[in-house]
Amino acid sequence: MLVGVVGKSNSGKSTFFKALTLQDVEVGNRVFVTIKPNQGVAFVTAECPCKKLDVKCKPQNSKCVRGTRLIPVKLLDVAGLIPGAHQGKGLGNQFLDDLRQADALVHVLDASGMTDEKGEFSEEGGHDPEKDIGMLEGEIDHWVFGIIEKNIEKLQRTAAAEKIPMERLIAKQLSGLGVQEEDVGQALKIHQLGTLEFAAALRKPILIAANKADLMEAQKNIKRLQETHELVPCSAESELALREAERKGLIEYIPGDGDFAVKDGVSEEQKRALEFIKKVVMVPFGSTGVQRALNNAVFGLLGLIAVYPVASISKLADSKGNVLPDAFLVREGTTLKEFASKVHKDIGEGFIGGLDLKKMKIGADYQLRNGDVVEILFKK
Ligand SMILES: Nc1nc2c(ncn2[C@@H]2O[C@H](COP(=O)(O)OP(=O)(O)O)[C@@H](O)[C@H]2O)c(=O)[nH]1
Ligand SMILES: [Mg+2]
Repeated sequence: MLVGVVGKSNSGKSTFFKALTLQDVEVGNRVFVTIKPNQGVAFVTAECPCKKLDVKCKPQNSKCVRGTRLIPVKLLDVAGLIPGAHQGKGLGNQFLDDLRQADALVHVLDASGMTDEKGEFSEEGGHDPEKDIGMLEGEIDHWVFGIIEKNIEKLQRTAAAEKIPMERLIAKQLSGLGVQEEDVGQALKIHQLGTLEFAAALRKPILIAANKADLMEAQKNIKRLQETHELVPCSAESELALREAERKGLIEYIPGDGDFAVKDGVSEEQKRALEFIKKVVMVPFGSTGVQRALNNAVFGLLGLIAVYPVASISKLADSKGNVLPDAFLVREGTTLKEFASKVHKDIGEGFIGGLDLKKMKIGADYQLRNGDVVEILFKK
């Protein structure tokens, strides 16, 4: 699971990335074997089943903070985008290479309008952030369009000569982009092959994080943009400040919460700065929005759910006695049998069935639901 953070210069990408990856990365480093230089470990949050089940959990592949489960995902700091990236402008090629690897994108948008299309500050403001949404989508679509256009004649000849369905050939051509044959088939039903609209239909899911929501100008733009776009208002700078304060032991704060508690001994000045964040960002928007943006990308756009496998449903634990040790992120609709193979190859191969929280038998075709705790039965 890799989420790419994209946007033009000065929109707040690095701040957003830093806020989400600030926590100690001990868990993430153990879970992900390969972390590249421009990647970090972030956590999506979910209600931990320990809360409802009233047990004390001992997470192994994730963390639990007072009933909120933090599940690691990889975050990618994508190179800045400028118009013409698909023609190699700016860091165009690096931008597109980074993009390739990501499952979903978060577009960090400077909603304040204080930076122009190239990300340069202008005092007066007045840049319409809606243009940046179109710019990003356009760059990605033109890039995919270009790849298809370059290869289309060759693909058509191969399709005719070898009687291979066109969608399979296109999916193969775009497999490095994570495009599946079903996606191509769907797109072909609606759009003509080789058009820009066809390329757009293959676009990766993009969540728009309307950043700098702490600024008045941004709040006005957000109101307007919300009428036509699905977006999450956020303030990366506020989230970073809260996480740093939490780390220093100044406040109690769970990522994504709408509130925090100031601890004793915090100076009046620090208190005022923290209260400002609460008043300007958290009260009107419900939270700083940064965690919500990541969660919505993973659980919403990608349709993932969190599932908790245990070795014994009566103990709710693994074989070593760790209660609710692991949280797995899988696609909605994943069956118990598919899940077994994801947990462990041997468990998949010896799969017999499973038990749910009521200790009732569930079969191979049982479709897992968000928050499920399951014991998988298998031949050892
Ligand atoms: N007011 C405000 N400024 C922000 C916010 N997030 C980032 N910035 C500022 O925007 C500028 C660019 O941020 P940076 O993260 O370096 O942007 P990047 O070029 O997209 O990586 C910096 O001066 C940040 O302090 C925010 O939520 N609110
Ligand atoms: Mg940056």
